[in-house]
Amino acid sequence: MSQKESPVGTASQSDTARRPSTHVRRRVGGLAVAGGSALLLAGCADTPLDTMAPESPIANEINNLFIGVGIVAVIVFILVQGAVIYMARRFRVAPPKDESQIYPDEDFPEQIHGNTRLEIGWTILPTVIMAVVAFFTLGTLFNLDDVSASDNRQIQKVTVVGQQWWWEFQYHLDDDDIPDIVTANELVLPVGEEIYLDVTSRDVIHSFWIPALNGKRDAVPGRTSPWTIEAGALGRFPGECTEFCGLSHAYMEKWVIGVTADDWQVWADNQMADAEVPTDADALAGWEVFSAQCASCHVLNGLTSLNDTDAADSFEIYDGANRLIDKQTQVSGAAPNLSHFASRSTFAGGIFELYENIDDVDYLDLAQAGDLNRGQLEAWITNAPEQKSNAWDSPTGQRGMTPFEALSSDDVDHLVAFLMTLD
Ligand code: HEC
Ligand SMILES: [Cu+2]
Repeated sequence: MSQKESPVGTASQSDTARRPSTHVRRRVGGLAVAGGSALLLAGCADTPLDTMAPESPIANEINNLFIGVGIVAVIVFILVQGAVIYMARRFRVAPPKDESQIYPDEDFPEQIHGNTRLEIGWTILPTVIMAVVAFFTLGTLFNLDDVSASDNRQIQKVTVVGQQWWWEFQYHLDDDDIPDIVTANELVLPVGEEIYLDVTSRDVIHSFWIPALNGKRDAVPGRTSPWTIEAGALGRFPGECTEFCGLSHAYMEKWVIGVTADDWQVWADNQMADAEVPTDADALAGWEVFSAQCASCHVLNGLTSLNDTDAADSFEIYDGANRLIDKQTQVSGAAPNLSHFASRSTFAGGIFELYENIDDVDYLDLAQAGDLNRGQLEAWITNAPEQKSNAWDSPTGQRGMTPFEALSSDDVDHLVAFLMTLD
């Protein structure tokens, strides 16, 4: 008897011993899920790329669609899951009392087959729900695809050019093919005007997206895709490249800056002014370094190169050899146009703030009143690849800015002084 009991005893002992560990395991599992979701949600909180903070009519429409479809989905989810849980509990078979016994066949509920009404019902209802969702989705899609921008606009179009790993904006204020303003990473727009965009790329496929203002549009090399954008409010609206495009894809941001129509005009007039040879001694020294080391890639409208830089000839569009740069050559193709670099709030694909504490400063006053983020700018000039991975030394296709570690600290100081005159 005791010999017979002992195995049972051990079994129940090990059973009780095992039980807490299962509980602990479950609890740990639950905690992991809760912690994981909390982390996931924390990733959404306070992110600048909030897709649910629309600031333009079309972004509003997208958001409303999302919320509408979300509500329908939540209701369907609750109904279906509720029915599953209800049925699982309601029709649960009581476990057999004796452990050796299996579930008796007689306990199975009556098996029925075919209920025409029910089947028609659960076919039609989802169809109707999907049709309603499709109706509103298509409406929004058509509105998104309607690229007829505002009639009475100051800007005919902006050509958006993505390249590894920054964005160029070429403003066309009139009907010709020559861009009137060329800038990088910050698209300054008059509030309340829908602006027509031609989205394209110089290398691989990128995607243009400002979550608060519009949907996504791929930037495909060799093709221009029509798009529109409207800043519905004053402010800075961030965007990311949303098509994986290589090494620094995650550091390819851009900003839309919404300003008043009057401010926009002031900004535009300033952007169209040529850069000038500085008078200040430090800045002048900086211009000399720049024309020797940097002008082979970067364009400064209206400035002649001090030296006859042969390196410039290797770039198709920019001819830096002591020539006045005309409108057509504002685009270097190799690097951002720096004619008004100091007027921008960020640099290097919009990832570094050029000025600190900019919230209190008007966008148009940044160059005058901004608190220069000097350390970051100097770090960029001396070794850009270290600040943002690029492929400047790739044998199969160089990308991005080269390191300039040989520059003396005086050179760097002078370069910064010069760049700050480019407002
Ligand atoms: C080989 C071409 C090349 C040369 C030479 C070059 N740059 Fe650049 N530079 C680039 C590219 C490409 C970018 C954009 C990189 C990015 O955003 O990822 C850039 C970005 C910049 C930016 C940020 C511009 C912006 O608005 O985002 C500054 C400032 C700059 N370079 C300064 C300089 C200075 C100063 C020199 C000379 C010491 C120099 N560059 C030489 C290619 C070059
Ligand atoms: Cu990209």
